[in-house]
Amino acid sequence: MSGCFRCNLTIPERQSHIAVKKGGKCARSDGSAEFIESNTRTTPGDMTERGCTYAGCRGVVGGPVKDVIQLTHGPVGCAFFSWGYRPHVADTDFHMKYTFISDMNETNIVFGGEKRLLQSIVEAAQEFPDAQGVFVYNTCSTALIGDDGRDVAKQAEALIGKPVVFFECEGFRGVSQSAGHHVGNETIFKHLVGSEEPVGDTSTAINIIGDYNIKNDLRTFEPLFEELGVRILTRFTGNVSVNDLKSMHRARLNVVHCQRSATYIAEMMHDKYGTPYIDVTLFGIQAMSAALRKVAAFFGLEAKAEEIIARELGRMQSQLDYYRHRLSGKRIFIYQGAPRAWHWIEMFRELGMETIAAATTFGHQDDYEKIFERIQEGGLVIDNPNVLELEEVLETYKPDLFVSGNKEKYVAYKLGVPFVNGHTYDTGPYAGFSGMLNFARDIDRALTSPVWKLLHTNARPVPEQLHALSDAT
Ligand code: CFM
Repeated sequence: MSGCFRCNLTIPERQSHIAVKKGGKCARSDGSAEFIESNTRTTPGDMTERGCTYAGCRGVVGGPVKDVIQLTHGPVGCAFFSWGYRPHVADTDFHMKYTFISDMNETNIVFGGEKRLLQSIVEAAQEFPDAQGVFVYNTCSTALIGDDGRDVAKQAEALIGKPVVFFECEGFRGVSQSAGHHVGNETIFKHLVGSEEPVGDTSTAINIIGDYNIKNDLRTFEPLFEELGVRILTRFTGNVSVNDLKSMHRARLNVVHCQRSATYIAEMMHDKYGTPYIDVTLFGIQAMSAALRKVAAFFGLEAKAEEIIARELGRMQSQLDYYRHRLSGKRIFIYQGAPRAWHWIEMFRELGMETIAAATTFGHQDDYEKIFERIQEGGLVIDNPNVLELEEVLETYKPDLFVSGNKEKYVAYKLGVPFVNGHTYDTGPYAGFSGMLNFARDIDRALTSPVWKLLHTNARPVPEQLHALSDAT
């Protein structure tokens, strides 16, 4: 079926982004022997769900830093998604509660917005003296008129006496939000990392790289690493202070969770400071156990790791068996930004469920390689799907569950497909051992909700049904 998406008859370019796993390999739906196409520009006319570079930088990498003024240099519309979208929570709520914008209007666009930006930074810093710095994010319009935000940031820094970091993350720079992750990593590395020395012993210090503390994910695994005997120096960037980012270069090991948005900084630290890094998955039982074992092996703490793993598994075993029994055999369609699509195929497998289709918004080749390794034979894989494709998969493959984000939630509901929010979580957290049970519980609730029994009508009747309806009245 992947060769003939009905909705793509007018956009044949989409076929190189759609494939199935055949004989253990990627079989593209356009018949080409090449690997699935990814991380390329979206075809004009294709209603992509991708975000922009600014979104990836402001929303994903910079936004979770809890004690800086998060200031967008651009028109007010660019700040629209500052609230209520990504729950990268912390132990304080300044970064979630307030958003700042230079609020560029037509006159500023014509005459330049540098003065306005400088004034905005200074005003915001005066208004919030407890903030430890300012992160300024560039947008399309201010980049196009040539505002020199870098220079303004320098001037502002001298005036307020705190770091002012300018992110050149104008929306049009890349093909998706993925470019914004890269800009975020590079800018933080260049401007902050290494500018301060940490306090205390760093002989067992690790950084958690690429975890943003979505609905307190960090709480599920940080205590386990600490129990192991390591010190968590810095989290890049969940529940983190800008000051912690300055001293993260003294970690002995970087532990990289999201390998799409944050491997960049691990690489840069490796090149400049020689810090080794390991890739881990902190979702699911096997993966979480493996992560503890890998970190333990690095520091020679293997026995403690086994003790922790045995205790945690013992604690959750009966609940896990309960959910496994209920969820076994269910068929999943997962569509996430990128890594979660492959992180979670294993988690579904541990719960006895099978992934019949997997898609990502902005995955690169390495993400798809991992998806093809993990998805079952015959599984469908889609890069950068549009909503019509998603609908077609839901209607044709009829998965038991769709795991995706807010944008797709109501499409699933309208089509009568149970849904779990994999981006911002239904309840969460979903990481670590305890998060696995939350995940299983949310899936179980979605699948067994009594609402599905009430669905007698087709919310999107086909034309013949519409005729039948009008005949009846
Ligand atoms: Fe990394 Fe993320 Fe993800 Fe991501 Fe995202 Fe996210 Fe995601 Mo939504 S950093 S790539 S840009 S794991 S916000 S916390 S869930 S799309 S798969």
